[in-house]
Amino acid sequence: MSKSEILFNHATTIIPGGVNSPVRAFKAVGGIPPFIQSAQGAWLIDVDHRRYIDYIGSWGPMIVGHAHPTVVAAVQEAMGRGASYGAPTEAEVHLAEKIIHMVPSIEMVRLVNSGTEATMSAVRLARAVTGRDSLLMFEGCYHGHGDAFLAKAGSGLATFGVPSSPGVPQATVAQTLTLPYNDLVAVQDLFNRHTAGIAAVIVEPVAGNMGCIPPEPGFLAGLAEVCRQHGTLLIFDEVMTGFRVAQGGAQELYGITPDLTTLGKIIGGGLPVGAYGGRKDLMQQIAPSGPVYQAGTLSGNPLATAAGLATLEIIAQPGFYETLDWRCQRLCDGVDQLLTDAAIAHTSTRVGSMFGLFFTDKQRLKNYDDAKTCDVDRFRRWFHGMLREGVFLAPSQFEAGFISMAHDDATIDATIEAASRVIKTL
Ligand code: KE4
Repeated sequence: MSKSEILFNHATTIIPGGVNSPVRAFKAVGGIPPFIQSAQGAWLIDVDHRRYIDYIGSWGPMIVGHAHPTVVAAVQEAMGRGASYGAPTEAEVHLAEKIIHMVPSIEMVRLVNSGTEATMSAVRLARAVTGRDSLLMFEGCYHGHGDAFLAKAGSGLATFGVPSSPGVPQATVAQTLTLPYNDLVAVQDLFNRHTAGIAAVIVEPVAGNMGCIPPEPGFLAGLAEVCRQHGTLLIFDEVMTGFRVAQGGAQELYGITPDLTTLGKIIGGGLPVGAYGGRKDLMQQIAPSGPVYQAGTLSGNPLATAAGLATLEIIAQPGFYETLDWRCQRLCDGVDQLLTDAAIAHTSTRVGSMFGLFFTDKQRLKNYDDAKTCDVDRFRRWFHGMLREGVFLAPSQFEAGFISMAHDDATIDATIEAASRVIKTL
């Protein structure tokens, strides 16, 4: 029995599902998740000393590579001065300045400890400033585990939410409206029908939680226009896309100015950081400058801000995104060609250095229903085949993959070679 198996069997007796976040348990692909001992650059090393090329990257944060010496040194230096004070620090000011400088629409920002906190807080702010309760989100998008987001489309045209998890009161999601991603006509129709007014539309500008599904041309601009017409706030949930698909995130890539933006992952460089920000007139409504309450013991703590600042310094270097995007394109094109040559039905997607691979004969995926046409059994064989080859992909058809600056040409080539062997078994 492997050490991972021993650990997992024990972990499941003391931690729900043996993991501290569900997707890590391999429920979607089966099998025992490797327990990771360490990571360096593009590589993970598990407790049985097996090495893997990592395409999860901690679900996005590790864009500069694992254990980057600059990030490690920054956190070690901060640790020597104390882990947390519960009082303001200069580092928080510098991280706020960096975020404001790099993300076009953000004039003022609040640091929190996770993407979930960021999205929860942004929606609370939107409801406060508009005096409305309804929230529109899109099926297949994930905005963290805040109650308001654990909703799925109700029956019929109601489009009002019903809980997607036990423990979420019906009343909490009654105001959560859900529509198919990329369906602008449905959005316009909903706004025309929903006369009580909608507080906010929250959207992943590139969907990364139903696999990687890009916005259709005009979708994001259409959302912005509908929101403007109806006095609704547009929230770009860039927890995943922020600093990932471009230095200024999806809003820079697509030229859209949301009212509020939520961030996470990369801005913490692997430590717990989230953030929400936007127009100053909105953000000044947040306590203690305004009445909208939000707080956090470890928000902006010295270790996380040190890791975040070091990471943002690295990604701000000239040519970072051009190099990263080119390498990701090489990876996706290489695997795509192999699957095409093998006449295996698939669609691959990529925005910047986040990517998806769907085993479906649908040539263009626009929403969650499209993603659900995938052959998840074939995905399972693909995932485990690559894992046996020492390539650690996201353990679900409905997740995105990520590369880092540490994924050099040799690493990409080795991945494509592994894929050529696995594809023969699909
Ligand atoms: P966290 O609370 O996990 O930091 O962020 C929630 C969140 C919010 N918005 C978007 C667009 C996100 O992708 C996420 C979290 N992403 C998942 C990946 N599918 C995190 C992985 C996990 O849940 O373990």
